[in-house]
Amino acid sequence: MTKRALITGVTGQDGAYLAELLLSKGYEVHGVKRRASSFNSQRVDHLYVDPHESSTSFFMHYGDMTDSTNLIRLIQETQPDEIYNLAAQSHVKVSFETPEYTANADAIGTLRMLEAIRILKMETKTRFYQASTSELYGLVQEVPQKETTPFYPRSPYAAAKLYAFWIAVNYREAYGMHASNGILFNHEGPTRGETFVTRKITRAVAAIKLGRQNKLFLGNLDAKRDWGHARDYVEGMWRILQQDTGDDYVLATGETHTVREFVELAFQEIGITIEWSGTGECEVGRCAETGRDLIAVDPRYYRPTEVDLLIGDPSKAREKLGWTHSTPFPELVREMVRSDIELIEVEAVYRRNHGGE
Ligand code: NDP
Ligand code: GDR
Repeated sequence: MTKRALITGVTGQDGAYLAELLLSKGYEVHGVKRRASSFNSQRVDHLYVDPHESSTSFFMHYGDMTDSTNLIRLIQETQPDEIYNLAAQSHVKVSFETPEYTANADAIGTLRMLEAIRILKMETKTRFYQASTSELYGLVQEVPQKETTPFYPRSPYAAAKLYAFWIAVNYREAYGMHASNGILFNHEGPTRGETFVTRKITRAVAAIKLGRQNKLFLGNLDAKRDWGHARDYVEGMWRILQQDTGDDYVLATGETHTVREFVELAFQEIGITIEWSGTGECEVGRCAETGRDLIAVDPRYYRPTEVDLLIGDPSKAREKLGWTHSTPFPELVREMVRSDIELIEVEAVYRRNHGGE
């Protein structure tokens, strides 16, 4: 029997990778996308087949995490065996500007999904994956962080995700639902949202190489993150839902790097060695060969409360799910820089051919 999956947040980085993975495994995939004033489905366009022209296993539905009636109807209509709840206002810094909306979409949105399953009496049919996050650990309590490490959220985003984590656990315990949390550490790739630090860096490096940008402005260069590749992490999500019972798992690489190191590696890809001078807001990064200023700090990108150090211990996922990450950090950086260079080159050709320059 063909399995049916419903993915909220299918137009996001992870949603698109996951849809691709599930389709390759023979699933019928239903994705929830938000209505927007311009196209927002670029990441999944390659999966879309016009149902008027041939049969397809990939379907998109309009929906929103803030609309329970819509979520109930979508679950009722699609009758999923597995739900992957990936939709969220996922930007930590933005959550300080939009705390109430973030709580509504990320925290109450998760409750709406779980309640919809219960209202529809699908508790025993439908397995539920909740996109939990290493941001739950926040202020360092213990390193490396694992499933038993206490949480200490440091942003409205993390506080909303804390509620989502516990409500998923509660529905598992209260109603016997197969509900699981994947506590995922940062994972990136060429389709990462442009305002997350990795993609911001690789886009800037590509633009600087091609003479389209002079300088990169960043916030906290000392923050340490455990960065993996999104492709590996969606495989982990799927494995979590294939277990006999729901549970919570850390997915991480077990390595940590500073933002500064990411910058250095990314510039190395275009043959530039960065030399740093100054400290804090006055720190600058220069090209070692030419002395040209390439990186400066702009405190605008600082967060009111920061998460200084994330490094995960993925032992449980390795032992129980047989999951490990497969993309080393330098390879991740290289893939992202190369992809952004290619993207800018393709855009330039397009603009030339359409009279833009
Ligand atoms: P993205 O920001 O790339 O994607 C988020 C998705 O959620 C998009 O499809 C977005 O739609 C959708 N969305 C946002 N708000 C709503 C809403 N109100 N109703 C319906 N859909 C909405 O995130 P990622 O793919 O990187 O992450 C996926 C999930 O995993 C998120 O929940 C994130 O918080 C969590 N996470 C991510 C990690 C990472 O490193 N990437 C690590 C740990 C957890 P649109 O395209 O229209 O904006
Ligand atoms: P994060 O990712 O907050 O870890 O959340 P982000 O890439 O935004 O920040 C990582 C670190 O880099 C520092 N930083 C900057 N960040 C951004 N965005 N822009 C900058 O200019 C900049 N300069 C320095 C930040 O301060 C931070 O310390 C991501 C999201 O995907 C969440 O949804 C997810 O839950 C977590 O990862 C795990």
